[in-house]
Amino acid sequence: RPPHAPTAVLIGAPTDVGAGHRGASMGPEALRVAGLQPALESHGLQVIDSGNLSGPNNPWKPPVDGYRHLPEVVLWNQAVFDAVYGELAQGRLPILLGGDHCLGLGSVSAVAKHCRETGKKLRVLWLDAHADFNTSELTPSGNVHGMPVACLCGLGPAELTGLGGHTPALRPDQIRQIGIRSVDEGEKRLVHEQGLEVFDMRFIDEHGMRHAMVQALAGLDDNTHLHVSFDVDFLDPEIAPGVGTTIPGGPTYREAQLCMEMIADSGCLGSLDIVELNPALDVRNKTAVLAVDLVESLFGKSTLMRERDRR
Ligand code: HAR
Ligand code: MN
Ligand code: MN
Ligand code: MN
Repeated sequence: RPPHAPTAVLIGAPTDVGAGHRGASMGPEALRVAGLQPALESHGLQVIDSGNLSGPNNPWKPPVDGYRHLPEVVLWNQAVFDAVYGELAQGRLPILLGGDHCLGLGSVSAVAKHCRETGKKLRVLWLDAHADFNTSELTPSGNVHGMPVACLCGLGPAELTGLGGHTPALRPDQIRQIGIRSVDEGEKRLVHEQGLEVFDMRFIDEHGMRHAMVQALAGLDDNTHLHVSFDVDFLDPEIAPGVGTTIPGGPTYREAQLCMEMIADSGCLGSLDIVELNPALDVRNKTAVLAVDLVESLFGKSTLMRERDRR
């Protein structure tokens, strides 16, 4: 293990209040059952499992003013924000086990605050089939898991955009989206208007995952904190059926591996979300096992010795 590798902390957030399907609340346990902690430890990482956060149950109600379960979403995100911020302040590397992707809001808001306070540059990689850039006016569903990126950019209700005490938490130029292939009509306009840098599946088809990642990781330096928000529906549903909103035409196993390996090689990874895993829709936990395998690559598992270890 490199002497400066931080201790990683698993933080479970068992909820699906932001989603349109029940079941992502079982994600943290499925990742543990798939062996996430021993897998990371086998690569020399020190890992603490801090257990699960708690929050309100899913009331399973229709949207109100364009948001489903907004009070519950706020409470869960406050819990995630506090936990992630606390671990970063102790010099640890938080790994959020979701839960649906509305929790990316609490997690990234905490990382942004940590970076403001420590003078670090921040780059967020959003690995997802969806842009998650809806607002209450644009959303076709009211599900807040389709809105966290917009909220991070200051577009959303004050309870969510101001979580970290600074609005917006992020500038669009700090975000890179990868694997996108499902964007709603109004959402599409807003993505363009805000100037998000998106490496969608068309880009990956034409230029390859390697080129997408070279560009998404361009400009990182020793003072950059890299946050990866890994929505498991990023992956092609043929290999990852255990998610609520499958979209065909996602990255293959090899493309996803390369994506993770190139992030590991950057040496900048400082925090991670693993979200949207839905064990109720999975087949013998195989999507969780795949997610663990990819996260191992994200933390440096490789077939042979890596280039940077040889230098
Ligand atoms: N864009 C759709 C909506 O807003 C679907 C969003 C689905 N989001 C996730 N997370 N599964 O990426 O309802
Ligand atoms: Mn730090
Ligand atoms: Mn998402
Ligand atoms: Mn998604």
